[in-house]
Parts: sequence; structure tokens; C-alpha cells
Amino acid sequence: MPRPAPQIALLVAAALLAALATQPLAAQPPLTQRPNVVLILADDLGFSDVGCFGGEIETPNLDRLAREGTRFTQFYDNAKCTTTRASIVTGLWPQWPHHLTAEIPTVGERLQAAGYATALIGKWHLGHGDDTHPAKRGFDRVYGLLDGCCNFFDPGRPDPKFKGGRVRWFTDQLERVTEFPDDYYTTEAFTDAAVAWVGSVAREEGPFFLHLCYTAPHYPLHARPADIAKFRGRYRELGGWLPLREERYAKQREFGLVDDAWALTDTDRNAYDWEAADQDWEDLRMATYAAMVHSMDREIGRLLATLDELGIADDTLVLFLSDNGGCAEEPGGRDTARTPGPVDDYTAVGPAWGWAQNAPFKRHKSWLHEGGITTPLIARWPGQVPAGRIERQVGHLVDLLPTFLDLAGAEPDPSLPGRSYAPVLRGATREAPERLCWFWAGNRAIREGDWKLVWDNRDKVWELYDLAKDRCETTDLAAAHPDRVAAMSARWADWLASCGREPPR
Ligand SMILES: [Ca+2]
Repeated sequence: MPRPAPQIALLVAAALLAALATQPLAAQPPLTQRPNVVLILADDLGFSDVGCFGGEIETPNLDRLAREGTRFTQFYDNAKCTTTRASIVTGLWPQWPHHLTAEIPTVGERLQAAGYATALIGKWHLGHGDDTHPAKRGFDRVYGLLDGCCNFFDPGRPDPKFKGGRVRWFTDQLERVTEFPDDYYTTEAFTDAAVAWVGSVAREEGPFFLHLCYTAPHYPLHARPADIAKFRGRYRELGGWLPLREERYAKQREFGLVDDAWALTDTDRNAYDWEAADQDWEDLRMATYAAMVHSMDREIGRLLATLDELGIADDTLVLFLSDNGGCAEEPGGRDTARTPGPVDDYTAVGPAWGWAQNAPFKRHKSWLHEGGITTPLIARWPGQVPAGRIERQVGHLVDLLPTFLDLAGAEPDPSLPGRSYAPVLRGATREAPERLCWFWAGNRAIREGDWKLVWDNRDKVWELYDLAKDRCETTDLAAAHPDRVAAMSARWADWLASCGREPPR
């Protein structure tokens, strides 16, 4: 009997892999070893910026992470730096007026109690007081920015174009740092600190928890000239944000990240006319942003190589996500006399690029449409997290702390709003959250099942979407379902009250 041609064997193997990729896997056997956890957070990175989520920016290390792990298409953040970090660190919905108080235990304290070595490297943004400084709140190693953003080349420099020229609060353990060496660049310095710390704890008894929070690609647009040069001209040649969005959407359909039935949204109201824009300057803005993403990926590659060299990659769960969607803010203005990139400039990508960065979704950071709150989550844990898979089960930041407690073998805390996402990470099915809610800058949203009710505080009206059919939020069903709108908006108000906040007028 003739042997099957190699091509046929390959086709059969590909079909089997495709079937595996779309079927829920059986639950994995119980864990025998507690993993190290590396939680990498990017800042203001759009849903589709990295290659494995449809982006044109070269991100070979994150693409490798996706090949060796799973990508998640319905994992949610809180639309903003502070609120997202609050939920990661406390496991709670954002609490007003203070996200972190002495009474609220942190993920660092909880994992220390479970026997983990802990580090917070990069951006914290939850304060620097006795109750809020990470070195006083459960992290053995602390290095980085305690404020919201800083100059990448010289974090000690006041930024005259932003919030009155305040000098950022940078820390090394409890020592404030104001002087930085020549050739400093935050993305690289954070990685240096992370690599050194992992090397110091990897051979100790017990696992570690590294929370590595890059400030990239949040503004100001600062990148090394050699990285900018790799992207310069590409965005002008492509023809701006509308073709960029189409190109990313096409790639996402090819990958199976989006549903072919979803319609791309109309042009965002804050996007402007490419034909009338200074196209060369716009190209430089986006090329500099791409360079920041690209260099972050290169640094993540250094950390992954360290895990390999130490022989601990198989014992380590690596998670990568963004704190919110691409950003429409424009500190520094749309001043084409500026030159994005170097230390003495202060520029952002602006609302048109910031919207395209969230393709195929609607709106930006601070808004609660899917473009503001959907994070490109990647998880890798060889032998535990299925490789090459795309997962669509809904999850939220509040699930992370229960996940870490679960993996650490610690007692679950039923007072926390989230539930362990570990079964989903490991390829099994878990019961979907009953309800997810958001509030930021007057914007409001609640998701129950596939129904999502969302309020844009400029329009001041509830919109209702069926996300299973319309994840891009193009067809408002509120007028057809007034009872559902009333019931969901009442439950949203109850949720807000539970977070200590008065209902907005
Ligand atoms: Ca952010």
C-alpha cells in the first residue's frame, strides 16, 4: 500500500491542529508545582499593535510568546492607567476616592504570604505614601516610576508641556532617584532591573512574582533613532490611519481573531482628514510610536532569553497585556514644528492613530467601547497553557489576583469580585462572569453575557450592543430593548455604589 504523500500527512496534521484550536480542551491534571509568574503590562498599547494581534509593527518576541502560548480576545481592562493598576494590585473594582488604602491587601502582600519573592519594576501609578509605596506594600524589589508617565531618556527632567512641569517620582527601593546616566532609556533600564532580579531569585527556594510595567508606548513619543528609522516612511506610504485599520482588520480575519460578520466601525469622530494632514509629520509620529513598541518587544525578548538561560521557562507563567486602549490625548498639541523622538520633545500620536491602534474596535483609552477596554492578552506556560491557541472566554483584570492565589495554592478569597482564570489559561471552560462594569471620566459600561450597555459621556445616552454579532459596536439596539436598557443601567448604578461612588448626574 502506498504511503501517503508528505503533503497529505501535513494537511491531516494541520486539520487536527485546527480542530484542537477550536475545541475546548479537557481540564489539565492538578498542578504539582507552583509556577513563577511574570506579569508584563504595556502602557496605552492598542489592541492590534503587536504582530500576533494583526499589527504591522515587528514584534517577534511577543509573536513567539503567542505561538508558544494562547491569545485571548475578550479580556478586559479598566480603560485607564490608574484604574487598571488598581484592579491588578488589589483584585478589586476601582475604589473611590482612594484605590489603595492601608486596609486593602496588595497582590504583593498576598503572594509574599504564600511564599513568593515579589518585584514591581516599571510604572506603579498608585502613590508613594506610607500606605501606597510599593516597597512598603508587599514588593521585595522595587524600581521605577511611581507617577503616570515620564521622559524615557531622562525621567528626572520636568516636562514643561504636561501638568505644570512637575518632576516625576522615580524610585529605587525607597530612595527617590532624580539623576539618570547618559544613554538611559526606561524600557531598557526596566528590563535590566527585571533580568537582574530574576537572576538573583531564580535559584532560591520558592517561586517568584515579577510585575514588569513598561511605560511604552505611552507618550511622550521617545525612541532611539535607529528604531524610528525602521518604520520611517511606512505609514505615509500606506496612506494613513484608514488603510492601516483595514490592513490590520484583514490580518485579524486571517488569524481568526475576529468574526467575519462584524462590520468595521465608521471613522471615529476624533479622527481627521489624512489628505489635509501634514503626512510626513504624521508618519514620524506613528513611526516613533512603532519604534517604542518594537523596542519593548526586543526587551521582552531579553527577559524571555533569561528565563531560557536559567532553565526556568517551563516553570514560569508569562502574561502580557496592556492597561488600556490606544490613546486620543494630544499633550504638546498637533504642532507640526515639533520633532517626535528625542529627549527634548513632548508629543503624542493623537486621536486618529490612537483610534486605528485599536482596530477593529471602536473609540480609545478612557472610553468604554471595546477599543478602550479590550486588552491583547497573551499567556505562555509550556505544558500548561495550550500553544498556538486563540481563546474567546470573557475575563477581566479582577480575575488576575484570584488566578495567582489559585496557582500559588493559597486559600481563595470569596470577598474578591473576580474568579480564577487559571482554568481558561489551561484550556478548560469556566463559567462566564455574571456581570462586568466600568466607569471612567463620566463614561459608563456594563456587560452581561453578550449584551453590553455603554454610555459615552459626550452623547449622554445609553447604547446597547449584542457583542456576539457586533463586537465593533456599530448597531445600537437600545431603542428596540428599553426594558433591558433600564434593568442593566440600574444594575450598573448598584455596582458604582458598591465601589463607594455617588451616581453621576
Ligand atoms: Ca495607560
